[in-house]
Amino acid sequence: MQAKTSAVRQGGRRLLVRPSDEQIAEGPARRALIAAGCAAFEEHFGAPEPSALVFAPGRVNLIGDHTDYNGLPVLPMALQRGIVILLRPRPDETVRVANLDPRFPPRTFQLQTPIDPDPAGDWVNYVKAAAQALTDRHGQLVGVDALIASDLAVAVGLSSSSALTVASALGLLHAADIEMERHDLMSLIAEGERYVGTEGGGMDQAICLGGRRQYALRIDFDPLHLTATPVPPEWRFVVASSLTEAQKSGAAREIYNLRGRECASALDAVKGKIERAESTDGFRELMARTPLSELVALSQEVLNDRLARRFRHVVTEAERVERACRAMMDGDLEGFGRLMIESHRSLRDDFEVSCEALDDLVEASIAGGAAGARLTGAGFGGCVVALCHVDRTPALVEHLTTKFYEPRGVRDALAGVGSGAGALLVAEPSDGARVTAL
Ligand code: NG1
Repeated sequence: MQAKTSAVRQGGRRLLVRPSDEQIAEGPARRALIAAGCAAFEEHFGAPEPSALVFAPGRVNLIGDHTDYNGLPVLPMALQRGIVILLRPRPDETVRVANLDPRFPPRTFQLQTPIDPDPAGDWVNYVKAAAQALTDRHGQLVGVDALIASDLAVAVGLSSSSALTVASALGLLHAADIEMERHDLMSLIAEGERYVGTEGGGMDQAICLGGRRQYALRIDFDPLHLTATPVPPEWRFVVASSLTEAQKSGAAREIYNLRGRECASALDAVKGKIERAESTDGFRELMARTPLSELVALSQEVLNDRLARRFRHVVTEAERVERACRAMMDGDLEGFGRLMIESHRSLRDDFEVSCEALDDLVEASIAGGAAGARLTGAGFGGCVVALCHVDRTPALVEHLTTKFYEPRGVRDALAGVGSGAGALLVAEPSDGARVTAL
């Protein structure tokens, strides 16, 4: 296949995405995945071969969970793993999608609005979410045949769902030869993914599109703003699966959405007690106007215990993000680690989104020499992220393998999160999503 170039816009500038060796031949495992994808493409759709390759990474959130939908900052980084789509445009308005993973059967739909969702939980809804959002914005799109492959585990809090939505959006834009400014696309897809029924924030789509090699990104909302912070070269973030699925398309979605409503009503009640607070003020405006300790004290006066704890998590977590960004810039690994431990306690006790396996894994990480560890993403299962110095990584991995994974029957934990038997991944801060014309 002859490589050409394709273009997307970033921050108003045209950005040429050249298919470097890295993009097409990103190491033997990715190359094998793409080769398997090409074979499956031919099997499902016949000739000619795909004309574009999309890659969208998963993410690990280092600190700042359940803050994004409250308009408060987060600090994630894009991962080296993600979703691959091989596609070719069609002469009509039909979208045919097939997946290398047999758990996700082939689906077909038409690009005619409204695009009705399949039953809740069906994987095609993430593709449809992208199609609906782009159709609303740009009118008629072009149909595609698309083969999806992935080296990112599903339902473990590493944002495979947003990676699929972003990859689908980039593929559909490419097929229709439409360019969008990256920030605009981040917001459009964040809003668009609510199609699947989750009242999510904008973190996952922003980091998936805005990730940068060797950097974590602080993301602020309203307006969306990304600030890249270099990850100190001797820091390692180890992502460890709790072996418990975080099924955000199932019961956990209801709890996730409930947390959003709890936060909104806590905010309203506290705002009502603050002099000069505007009805449009969000958490960020309250935090700018009132010292944290006063806000927490006030929330305890006006809210019941449950809502006061939800409120406390949100405002203290936002403050931890601020401190964590400074710790990262100062290279203060111990300080960053302490903030992660506080964050996990807050998510566990105040926000009540942890579970026994996540708590055990956080403890095991710290006992194994991590400076800090916390659940990452929405919670309810999924993964923990642990921070350690590069020299301590082998000991941490060994400790988690013998103390957490082997007793649970996982033999080859370092095979990587979700890759069959594996459960551990040493995260590499990576670039965001891209399209390569083939
Ligand atoms: P995950 O971990 O992918 O379910 C969800 C939301 C984020 C954010 C985190 C919690 C979506 C697509 N993602 O992530 O926006 O709120 O929970 O910090 O809803």
